Amino acid sequence: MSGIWFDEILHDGVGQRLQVDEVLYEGHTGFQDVKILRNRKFGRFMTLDGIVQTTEGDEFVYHEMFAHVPLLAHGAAKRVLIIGGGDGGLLEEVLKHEVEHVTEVELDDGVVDVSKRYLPRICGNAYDDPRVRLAIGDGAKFVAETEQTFDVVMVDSTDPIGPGAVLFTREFYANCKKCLNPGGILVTQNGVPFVQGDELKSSVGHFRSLFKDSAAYVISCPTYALGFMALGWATDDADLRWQSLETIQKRFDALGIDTQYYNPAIHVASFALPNYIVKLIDQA
Ligand code: AG3
Repeated sequence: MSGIWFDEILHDGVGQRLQVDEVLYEGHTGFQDVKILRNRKFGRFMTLDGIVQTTEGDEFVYHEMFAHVPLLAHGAAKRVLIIGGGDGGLLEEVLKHEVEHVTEVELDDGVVDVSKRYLPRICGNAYDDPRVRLAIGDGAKFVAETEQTFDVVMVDSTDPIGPGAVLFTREFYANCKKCLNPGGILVTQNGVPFVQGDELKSSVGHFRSLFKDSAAYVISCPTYALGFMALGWATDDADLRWQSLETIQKRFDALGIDTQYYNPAIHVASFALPNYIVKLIDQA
């Protein structure tokens, strides 16, 4: 195949290739290697240490489902904490809700700068919103030390390799729990279970030891190759996962936003898991 190709090698024995039509940026932030490339199918995309993080073409799947499922299940979230999420895509979705305050703790200001410059279609003007406080620093340290509390904590991390690894430990999840208000929800990026099953098993095992209700819901996001991606779910309010379609529909209608993936039916259905994922969770 001619042309330049970007090869993502994240799993043992399988990978994915994206043809590179344009190289917009390549650099090293001191934490990680960052690239902004363009592919004819997905548009601009960002890689960190050789792994695709987000693309203009399908970011809506991940960011809508990451934001709207917990926020509409909660129903009255005012304060949100995002750990990671430097590309700003999740922040932008969260701000569509009537939240009063969002703290985002991102390790790498290089990722925020590059995203603002090259990925305005993903972050929009989210970083200029007066409800947002961006803190550049270690998310694990932040949750360990802060006395602030939040209604929803979202861990929009990389994979558990390199700087992101600490965001998959029991200690980190315990500190996230400490930051949650009663009835609060923790949501996490938990990989593609077909190839990263151990990661999901390990996280859900930690959730189970800390929270009354621990689970995962699934999304189908083309650039996170090889089947469903799992988002982890942990809360002490076991009813939140089982809100009726009617309740979610009412809240979604009141919000009055346009979405490309999220709808109340898929919200409710995304907690129904294929057996190979149920098994991983049961073994956790
Ligand atoms: N970060 C999650 C990327 C995970 C890639 N892993 C994989 N393909 N299995 C996304 C950041 C978006 N804000």
